Amino acid sequence: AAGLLPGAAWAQKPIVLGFSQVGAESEWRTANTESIKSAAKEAGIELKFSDAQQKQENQIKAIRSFIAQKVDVIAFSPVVESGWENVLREAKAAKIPVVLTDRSVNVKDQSLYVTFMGSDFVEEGRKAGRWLVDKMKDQKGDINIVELQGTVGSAPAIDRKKGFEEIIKADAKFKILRSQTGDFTRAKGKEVMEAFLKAEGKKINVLYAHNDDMAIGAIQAIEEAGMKPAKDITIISIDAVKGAFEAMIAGKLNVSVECSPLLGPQLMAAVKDIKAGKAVQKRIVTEEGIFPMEVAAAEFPKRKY
Ligand code: GZL
Repeated sequence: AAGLLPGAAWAQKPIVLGFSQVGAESEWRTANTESIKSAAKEAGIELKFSDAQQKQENQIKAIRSFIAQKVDVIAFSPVVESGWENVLREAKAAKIPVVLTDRSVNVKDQSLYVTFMGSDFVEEGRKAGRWLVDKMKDQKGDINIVELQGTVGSAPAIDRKKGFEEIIKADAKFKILRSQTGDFTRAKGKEVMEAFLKAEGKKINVLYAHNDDMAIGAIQAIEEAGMKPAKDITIISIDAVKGAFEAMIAGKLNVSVECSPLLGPQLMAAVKDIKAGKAVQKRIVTEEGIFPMEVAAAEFPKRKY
């Protein structure tokens, strides 16, 4: 009779993945966390998850703890681009492979991580710029823009600014009057927009927000100032989360550029490939679209985040 396979074959120990998350600052982030947790469960991967409340020192602490626990793989979404060399060298010395998700890091030694999977934020900024140039093609005179930037030093904030400016610099009528960080949150987005409105008031023609949460906070400030969002002030934002679709359907947001948080399945596939000794692409880019308010109602039922 066929006996049981010798121990190793079927009693495979589950892969242990340590994940350090930025925080819970936005709808995008909570959808990203949900995707990672559900994909880990689906993949039978044991997930050790830590929330850094948007503080780099908490992410570094979490990564050090994963190293001490000898996890199989470490993955994280770096809150800012710089300051990671030391802790990544410690992971390398401990022979624990590292995966970057969502945001990248500025390191000279590319061997400090196996792969970076996430959106092309410069392209997201270009898409926002192209939509605005097209919308304003028949407008003469200055187009005065205020900009709500994401977290200072983060890859999305740096790159979304870069991509947007690359496109609008083609026409001198586009002027960025003020640009300040709202740290990707609704509360800060509202607070900074109130300051912009106090300083510039009716001069503002356009708001470019680096994420929907800040745009939604700014919409409240615009209404409290007695102005009509998406009419008196054209509003462009990024992420295309549920809140953005609701705002577009209510006629308060003009367009949202998609930035998919659904990285969980790709992350788990990469983790399994790494553990199986398979080669993994150094850069995995998520394909994304753009959603103007005119299509929001038709698209909304299909949205997964
Ligand atoms: C983008 C992600 C950004 C989102 C924000 O991939 O890093 O962080 O655009 C989130 O909503 O806070």
